[in-house]
Amino acid sequence: MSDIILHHYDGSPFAHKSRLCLGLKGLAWKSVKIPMIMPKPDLMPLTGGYRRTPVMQIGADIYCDTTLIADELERRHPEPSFFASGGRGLADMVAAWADGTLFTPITSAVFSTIADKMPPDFFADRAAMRGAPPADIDKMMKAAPRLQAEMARLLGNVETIFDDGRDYVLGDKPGLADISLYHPIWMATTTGKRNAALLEPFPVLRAWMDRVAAIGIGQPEDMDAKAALAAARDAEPEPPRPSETDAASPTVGQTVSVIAADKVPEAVVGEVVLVTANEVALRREDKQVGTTHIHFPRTGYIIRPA
Ligand SMILES: N[C@@H](CCC(=O)N[C@@H](CS)C(=O)NCC(=O)O)C(=O)O
Repeated sequence: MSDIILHHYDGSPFAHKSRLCLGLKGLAWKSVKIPMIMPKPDLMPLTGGYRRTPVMQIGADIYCDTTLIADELERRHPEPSFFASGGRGLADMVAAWADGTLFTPITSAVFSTIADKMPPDFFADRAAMRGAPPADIDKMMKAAPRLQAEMARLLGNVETIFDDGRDYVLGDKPGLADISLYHPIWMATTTGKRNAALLEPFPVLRAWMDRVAAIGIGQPEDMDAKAALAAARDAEPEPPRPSETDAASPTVGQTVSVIAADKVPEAVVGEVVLVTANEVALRREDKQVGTTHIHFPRTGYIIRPA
C-alpha cells in the first residue's frame, strides 16, 4: 500500500489535528513541509488549487480538509476508533465548534502578542486568502488584553467539560472530539510564554491537554516535496468505492467546482468520480502528476456544476 504523506507545516494547528489523528491510529507517515503562505508550487499540482494546510496524500489520492482526513484514516484504520467514546455525531459537533467558535478568538488572542514577529507577508497572505483587508497589526497588539480575556473566558467554559471527572471530552477514551478541541488551544502552548501563561488558571484543562499530547503524532519521516510529486505521478488513483448519490449530491461523471464555504475563494474543478454522504472526489489531470483523485468533505464545501 502507498505511504501516507502529510503536507503540512509545524506551526499549523489544523495540521496538528491531523498529526494527532495519525498518532491515535499509531501510524507511520511521511512528512512533507509546505510553505505557510502562498505560493505553494509543489502542492498545487496535487490539489488543483486547494491551498490550505494540511493535505493528506496516499499515492495519487489527495485528501483535503482535516475532517475528511480523519474520515479516511478511520475507514482505512478502524482500530483504535476515533469514536471509542461517544458517537460520530457528537464528535462532529465538538469539531465544528472548536474549528470556528473557539479557533477564531484563540487565533486573535495568540497573534495579539506575536503579530510583530510573524513573517512580514503573513497577514497580507491571509487577507488575500479571505478577500479581506489585511489585519492592522498595531490595532491587534493594542487589543491584546481584551482578546486574551476573551480567550480565558472561553477556556473557563471548556474546562467545565471535565467537572464530572471524565478524562476525555466524550468519556473515558480519547477520540476525535479531544483532538479537535485540543488543536486551537495547543496554539497557545507553542507561541511564547505570554500565550502559554493563559492556560495557567486552568489546571484541569491542562491535565487533559497533557493526556491528549500523550497520544503523540505516530512515526513521521521527512520526505522531499518532489518525492511526493513523483509518488503521485507513479501511482494510479485507487478505484473509487461505489457512490451513494442523493438529491443534494452531484452525479458521477459531472464536472463540478468545489469551494470552501468559509470564503476561501480557490475552487477545484474536476469530474466527479465518487460521492457519498460525507465525501466527494474529483478526477483531475495535471501536467506534472498525471491523474489524481482529489477528495473533499461535503459538509463545509459548496459543490456546483462547472
Ligand atoms: N477546514 C480546514 C481548515 C484548515 C485551515 O484553515 N488551515 C490553516 C492553517 S492552520 C490554513 O490553511 N491556512 C492557510 C494556509 O496554510 O495556506 C481543515 O479542517 O483542514
